[in-house]
Amino acid sequence: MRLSIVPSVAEEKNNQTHAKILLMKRSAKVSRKTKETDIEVTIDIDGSGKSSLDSGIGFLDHMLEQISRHGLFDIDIKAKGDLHIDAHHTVEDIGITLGQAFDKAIGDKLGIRRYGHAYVPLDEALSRVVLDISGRPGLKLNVEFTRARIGDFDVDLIHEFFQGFINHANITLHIDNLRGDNAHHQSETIFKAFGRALRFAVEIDEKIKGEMPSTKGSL
Ligand SMILES: [Mn+2]
Repeated sequence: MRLSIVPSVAEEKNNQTHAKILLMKRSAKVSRKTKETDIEVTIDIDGSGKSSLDSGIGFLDHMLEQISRHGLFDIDIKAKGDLHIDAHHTVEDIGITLGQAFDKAIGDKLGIRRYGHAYVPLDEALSRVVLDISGRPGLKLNVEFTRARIGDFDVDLIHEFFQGFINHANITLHIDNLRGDNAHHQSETIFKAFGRALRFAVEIDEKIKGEMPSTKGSL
């Protein structure tokens, strides 16, 4: 047990770093324009779960709202995509742009918890998401949707969204839908659990006081 009252020089330095981290504004705005899509994303990681979503794809907006609400991120997305072809480019490019915005907003990752996981049920459906803000992209998406489409939304695009996101957010992401009969529920539990897990991973850990949560010294 330590009895010293005066903090050591190292402790004082960590306390200062920690105080600085708490004052940091972890938000970003990214615009991305190609021949296929024109997207603008704003994210505030330390938000309160407010969102303004206009992707042109109703079901995707519903899923993005889950990330915002359950991650407590403020997210604004405005997208104009080539929906006359199909939703593929728009969904993938929103994943990419949101990933870029997240990566920019999270900055040097000092003092964060780094890992996050969540189980989320919705009636008969249950999903588990485990993630690591590792600096390396990786995706394992394990879900057998009971239908190929949710309304007119192709469920294949859920993989495209997360692949785009992790490639640019540099996150290791394991998603398992453990059960579910209703494809809307299966998807919704995935997005809710993702928001929840990410919320935990980005939290500033009081205990590590501004250190890098890695023995390597960087993420
Ligand atoms: Mn729903």
